[in-house]
Amino acid sequence: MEQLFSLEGKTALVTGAAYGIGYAIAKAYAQAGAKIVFNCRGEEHLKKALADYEADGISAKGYICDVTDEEQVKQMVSDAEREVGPIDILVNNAGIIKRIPMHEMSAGDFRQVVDIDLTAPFIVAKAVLPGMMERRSGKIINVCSMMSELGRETVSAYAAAKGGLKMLTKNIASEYGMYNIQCNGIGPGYIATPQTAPLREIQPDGSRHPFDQFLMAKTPANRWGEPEDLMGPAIFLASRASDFVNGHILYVDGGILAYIGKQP
Ligand code: NAP
Ligand code: GCO
Repeated sequence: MEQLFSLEGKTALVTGAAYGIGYAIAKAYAQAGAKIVFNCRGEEHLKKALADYEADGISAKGYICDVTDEEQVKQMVSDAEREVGPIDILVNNAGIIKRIPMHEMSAGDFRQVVDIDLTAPFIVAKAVLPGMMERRSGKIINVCSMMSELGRETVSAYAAAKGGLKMLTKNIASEYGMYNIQCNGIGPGYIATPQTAPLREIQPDGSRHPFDQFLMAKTPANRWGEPEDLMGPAIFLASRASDFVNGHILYVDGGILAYIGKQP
């Protein structure tokens, strides 16, 4: 049974894994036996991430690469496959959010969010697919969101991108399943990372952020998720245990999507 979830002998590329959810997923993969490749955008984050991985006993290989830049991505994948090994597992984790009311959002801001959260997963998946097709084996995991299913005020670009990422996931699954490549999504609920820090800020009067209070009423688990909550589901989607799971979005949300919300 342990072998079913082992990633021994595999190489995993986790984008945007200098910290946050990507770091937790990469750490889980390393603990399951995989060699780790990751990227971020700047030298400072790269240096800190390499030190953090080393402190966790992980010899990760890091690259500075903007996932929206197709040439940089192709170069990173080529370098990684030469220096570490063929990419067996890709996690499209890198992402941003801009919380702006849609009628006030510029087209440039909208495009930037879609570029990073939707076009980049296409670019990176396209870079690793040829090798996976040749080896007739591969795992692609796209980090989706509650906003792949739900909308809310101020996140129009993010929801459009994450909704699109859900369908890109299904389409990669459809087009490449015949090569024994499985493409699935992992849909975190609300996770305590830098991306959601603004939603958890303690108010001047010492009270919890209104969104924080709202979210607790919407979450059966009655807590924010931690990046560590994603480690097991991510290992499942990267391992042999999910070889017949394809085009599925695995929501890891403490029950948010199942729940109408606690009566005030
Ligand atoms: P985070 O803490 O803001 O980390 C985002 C990561 O993405 C950083 O490592 C960042 O790297 C990287 N990144 C952003 N733009 C990039 C680009 N153009 N090229 C390369 N790397 C880039 O976010 P998180 O909370 O860990 O979220 C990670 C993923 O999970 C995102 O896709 C997010 O949408 C999704 N998600 C988050 C939650 C949540 O509640 N936190 C829930 C559902 C889904 P640098 O800035 O260092 O370059
Ligand atoms: C927001 C949050 C969410 C989370 C996540 C939920 O402002 O609503 O940032 O979008 O990041 O995507 O699954």
